[in-house]
Amino acid sequence: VVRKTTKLLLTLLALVALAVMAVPALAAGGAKPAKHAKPPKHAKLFIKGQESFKPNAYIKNTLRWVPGTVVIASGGTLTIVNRSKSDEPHTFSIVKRSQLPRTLDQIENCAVCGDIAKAHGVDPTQPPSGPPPILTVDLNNDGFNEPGDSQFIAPHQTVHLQITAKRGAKLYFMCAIHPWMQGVVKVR
Ligand SMILES: [Cu+2]
Repeated sequence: VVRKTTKLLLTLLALVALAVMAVPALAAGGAKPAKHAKPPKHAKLFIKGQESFKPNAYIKNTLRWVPGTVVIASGGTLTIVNRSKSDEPHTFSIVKRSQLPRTLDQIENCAVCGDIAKAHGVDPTQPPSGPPPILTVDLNNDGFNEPGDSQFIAPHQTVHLQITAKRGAKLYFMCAIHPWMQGVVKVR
């Protein structure tokens, strides 16, 4: 009986040892790339979500950027895919961090949104009607690298943008039509 118990115990110990060894192997397999890994030359940014409401309860809007933080190499191509089910247009507009709306009041009275609309040749006091006369605003004509650069995105459209900001730059962006849609491009 003693021998049998010892043998069983040894077998169990061996299994435990195998399990312990297997854990780091699995962890390594699913690990994120190392910090010094090469940044991607191509990155994708999706527009997702939709609008809905429940009578006398709420109106819900889940339009958003996915992911909210994009990592890309300097000089890389950012592909923006409008996957939203809603038929709304959007803008990918680089702004200063301080211009990002932070409160509901700032969302409803978005100062920078008016400036972005004007840059696209749109009168912000008029109701929107179709695509703006200027689809791409590229200050200094040197790619997307600074506040003021802005791209109109039609419903279900896909656009490609050259991200030319220097390594280490952080480009804060938002949608001028749905100002809660905010994100950051980290240039590596
Ligand atoms: Cu939008």
